[in-house]
Amino acid sequence: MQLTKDIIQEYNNRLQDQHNEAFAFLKLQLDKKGIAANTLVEKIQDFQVAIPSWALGAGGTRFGRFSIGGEPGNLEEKIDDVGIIHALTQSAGAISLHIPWDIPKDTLAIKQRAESYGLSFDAMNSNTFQDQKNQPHSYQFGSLCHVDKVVRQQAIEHNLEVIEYGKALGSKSITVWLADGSSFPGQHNFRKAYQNTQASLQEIYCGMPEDWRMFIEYKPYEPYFYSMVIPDWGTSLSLAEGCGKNAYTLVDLGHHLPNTNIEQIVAILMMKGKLGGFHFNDSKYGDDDLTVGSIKPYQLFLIFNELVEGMSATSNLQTSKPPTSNLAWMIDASHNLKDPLEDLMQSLEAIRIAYAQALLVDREALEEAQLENDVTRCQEILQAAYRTDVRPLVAEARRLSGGAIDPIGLYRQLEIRKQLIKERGVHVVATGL
Ligand SMILES: [Mn+2]
Repeated sequence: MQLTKDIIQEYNNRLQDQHNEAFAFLKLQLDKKGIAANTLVEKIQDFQVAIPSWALGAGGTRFGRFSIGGEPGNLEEKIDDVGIIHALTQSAGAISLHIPWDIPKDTLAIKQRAESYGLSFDAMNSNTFQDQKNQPHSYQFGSLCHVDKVVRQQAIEHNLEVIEYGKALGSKSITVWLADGSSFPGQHNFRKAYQNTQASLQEIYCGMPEDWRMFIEYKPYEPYFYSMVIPDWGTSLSLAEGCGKNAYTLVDLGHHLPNTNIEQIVAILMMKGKLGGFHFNDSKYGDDDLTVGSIKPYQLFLIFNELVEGMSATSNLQTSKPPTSNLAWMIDASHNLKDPLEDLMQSLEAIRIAYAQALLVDREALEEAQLENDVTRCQEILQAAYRTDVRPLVAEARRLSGGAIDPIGLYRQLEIRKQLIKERGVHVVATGL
């Protein structure tokens, strides 16, 4: 289903007066502080986040999976769903595929379909955390770290194959996330598991085109695990350094132990030039994959505060591209109760809000206060930005790009989920979760 500009325009017309009022009020406040609202709006417009193909259906809980109906049953329908989100929000201009579920049967047709929605192909994702049908060797005891060379080789070849699919679609990166680890003490020789993983990653790295990037994800734990081969950002960073300049660490917000200072990790990785990108989500206890900003919005803001600071500090080293385009932004969440498309729109909004708030931080004043060890003032400066209601800025960015002032409002008014259920059925279950 294609959402036409007319439908969106007509909807916006009805909200226009209320929106104009809110935007004018905020603009006035910002003007008084010497901040140009229009410049902020442009930056927000440029900030695009990829949607992974596995986030479009209802995810499983530990105890069951409850379909929400009308889920996409194939790659074409997944692209259609991201197309809907992008048309409404104008902030999800890319889709991230997961192989083997998203192998295109007709690459050209898939590319054209994505283009028709203004979507590009973000990082490709490999999967060596479960066995596929007719796979000669099992990943039961690991993949890239496995003690047996033939298993490692199979996992390497899978990743190389993923790169080939990505090349055909115009993707420029691969994300490697490993479920490799041990369940009991003594099961792994930690050093050898690391060395095998490094050697395997190097082989994949060498198989990448020169203009590709590799993102190495880390995660400290899994249920039923004793150790992970890549448990933390330090291990990921050292593996990335062991591969080469186009290998980076990828930070998934849910992949940290409770109370980890993620913003500090971000700052150091950026300084090292090794931050590849983000998987956004939120969590209360662990890798809960909750809606971005639903639990810890202040943490999200603090992360963006480091990103904005780091990007301005390193922008003179980078190319003519806007600084944000050098990092890969993706939502990596799961939707068990909410309509995934609504949930993703909430996440996109939370990301842009945090970004906008971070852009409001008075950097000069903050640096001055830091140099004077004026701790109270430092906190005041950060919280003044965080407590600004930037929603009119975000809505204005969306409106100017051709999106809906209130995307979820229009989504509900058009009864899109009902239509998807009519087209695809109630019981279809999305793959790749
Ligand atoms: Mn992730």
